Amino acid sequence: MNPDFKRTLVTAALPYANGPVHIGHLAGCYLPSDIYVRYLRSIGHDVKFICGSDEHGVPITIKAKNEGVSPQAVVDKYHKIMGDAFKEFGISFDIYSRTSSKIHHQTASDIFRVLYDKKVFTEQVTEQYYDETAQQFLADRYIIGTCPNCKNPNAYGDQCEKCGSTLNPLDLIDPKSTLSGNKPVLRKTKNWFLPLDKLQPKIKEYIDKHSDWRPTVYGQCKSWLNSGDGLQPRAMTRDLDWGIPVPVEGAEGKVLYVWFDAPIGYISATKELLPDTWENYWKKKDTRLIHFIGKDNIVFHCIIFPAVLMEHGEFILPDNVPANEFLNLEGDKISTSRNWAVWLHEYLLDFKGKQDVLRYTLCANAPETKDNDFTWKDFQTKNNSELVAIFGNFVNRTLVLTHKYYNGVVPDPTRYTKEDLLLLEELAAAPDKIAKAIEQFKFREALSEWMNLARIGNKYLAETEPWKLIKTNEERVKTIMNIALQITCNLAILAEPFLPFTSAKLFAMLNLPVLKWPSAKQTSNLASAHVINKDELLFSKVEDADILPQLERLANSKLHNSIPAMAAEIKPETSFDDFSKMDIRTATILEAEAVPKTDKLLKLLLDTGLDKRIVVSGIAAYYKPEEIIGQKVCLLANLAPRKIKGIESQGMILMAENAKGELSFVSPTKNETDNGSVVK
Ligand code: B3M
Ligand code: ZN
Repeated sequence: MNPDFKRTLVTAALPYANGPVHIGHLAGCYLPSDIYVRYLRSIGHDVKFICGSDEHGVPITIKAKNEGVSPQAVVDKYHKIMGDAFKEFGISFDIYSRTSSKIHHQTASDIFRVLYDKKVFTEQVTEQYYDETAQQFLADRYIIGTCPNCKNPNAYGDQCEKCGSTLNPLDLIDPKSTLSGNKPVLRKTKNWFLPLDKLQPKIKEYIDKHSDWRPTVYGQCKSWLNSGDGLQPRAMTRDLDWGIPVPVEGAEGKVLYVWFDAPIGYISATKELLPDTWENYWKKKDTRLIHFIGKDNIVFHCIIFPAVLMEHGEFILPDNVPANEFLNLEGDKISTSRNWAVWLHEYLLDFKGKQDVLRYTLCANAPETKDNDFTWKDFQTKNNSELVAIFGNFVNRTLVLTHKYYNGVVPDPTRYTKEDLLLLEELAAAPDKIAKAIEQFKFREALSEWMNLARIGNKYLAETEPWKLIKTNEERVKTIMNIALQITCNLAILAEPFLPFTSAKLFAMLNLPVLKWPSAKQTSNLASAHVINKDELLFSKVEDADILPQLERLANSKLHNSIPAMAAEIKPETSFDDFSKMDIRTATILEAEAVPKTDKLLKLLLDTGLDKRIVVSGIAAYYKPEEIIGQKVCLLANLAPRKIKGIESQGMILMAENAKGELSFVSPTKNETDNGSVVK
């Protein structure tokens, strides 16, 4: 732990109170933050863990409309479901608050007002989309259209979930109201903007100081700062009727933008938790602020919220934002609307008492550096081959033999062999290794170090075979069993952040209170002559029959939600003149190779009949380099050259994309179509 910091405030993204929690949320931020906080508590660090429901914004009002109830009824319902499920899963928030609370409305209003009085905002009358049928302005998720960056046809007005870019409704191509499906009209309205363009130098300075962040997080921030025109002003108010009223005159009928108020929810919740001392956690330079989030929230936590905090002036800024990538389920993107998810509250019913199995599986597969996949088969394997066969087996043998040979009394070690000493050294090194990985937010690595210790213990018993040796060398068995018990005790301590339920059970069996993280080089936590309690099995096998219903449920979702793949809609009318500006030619691929460090791109050398040129094409997922040499293609030959991954690409190859997004070459069907033939 960096000794400059006296205390740490850890936040986990406030989930929208518009649906229950699923495994994607858990893997994205709640489990890693919980592991981190439990570890900090175990080493005796001053830490507070903050979360709550995000109860404003369009996601809530849309849900209310769909369910035919009031927004308040929606948030009341899901706030309870989520809070209960987190608790039962062992996510150990110090507070699970909510943004509809009075204290939050007051805090968010006050902060807006401070920025307003400091003249930070620019007041602008702009044209915003308006739905004439619904008689309402269309903010954020009330509007969808095609993303100008990646062409995702279902991008929201504030963000494209496919490429992660932040958007304004006016950026969308072919915008549509999600209320009526109609094409919206433009209407003038006044809003207050955070001038991110003007703040860019300060924000850049802040981001530049954090090149130690995860490469994906730092990289995303840099790419926004470096994109075309840099950061753009962003409206902090909305024409909506659900949210926190804008606390200034002339703002009737307007509320704060949900991404303005939601992160302030971290502050309000800290206030609610610690009415007298909350400022220690938000205003003191020796406090570390850490935000755990999913990757779709990076811009809001790394750029917009810090900008608000900076302009306010009294608050510390986030010191790290360890965002995770996404977790997929059985090879497909998790989706609420297609019911393609494992819901936490359902898991807790179906797998009673098995919280730690899911915690283990999700942590072992955590999408820390890339998207990852959860499968039920893997869940079963992790349980049966690791938790039962390695950890459970080791602990069980150790405790059973201690009862059998010594009536549960911890034996005195007599003499250590060379192998024993080596093993004790490994045992002493484990806590630091695991601690280091956790402090670097490498939770998968930390967990695998932990399992490794169990593996070492298991191997030790298998090799020394105390159950045979007891007949010939009772003294030696005492040492072996003492060592096995020390390993067991350390496993219990080190398991706590990851598997808190198992750790507690194991401590109870060892007849010990939950012990703190061992200091460096400490091997013995269990005194000789201490009497342990009766042993129980920590894990039981997950049978095929246990996961079958889950797989069937998912198969059902697939069946009911498989929308026949549809072709993309026709674009608005164009003119022949516009079309003839494109110089499309036939060409042949002469050479092809993968572009290093990407998995999408191929570098191609083309014979265009007029010249030979390099084109970089995003087709690596569909074609292997060696199979496309000699392939005839169509090339947009007069496209301005563009540098892609440091390679100048001179043109673009035409591809047909089906509804699943798969690409295939468009190519002339007759061999006598020479290279350089004009496509028209
Ligand atoms: N509610 C988005 C989400 O659930 C949003 C997070 C707010 S964190 C301040 O993904
Ligand atoms: Zn996009």
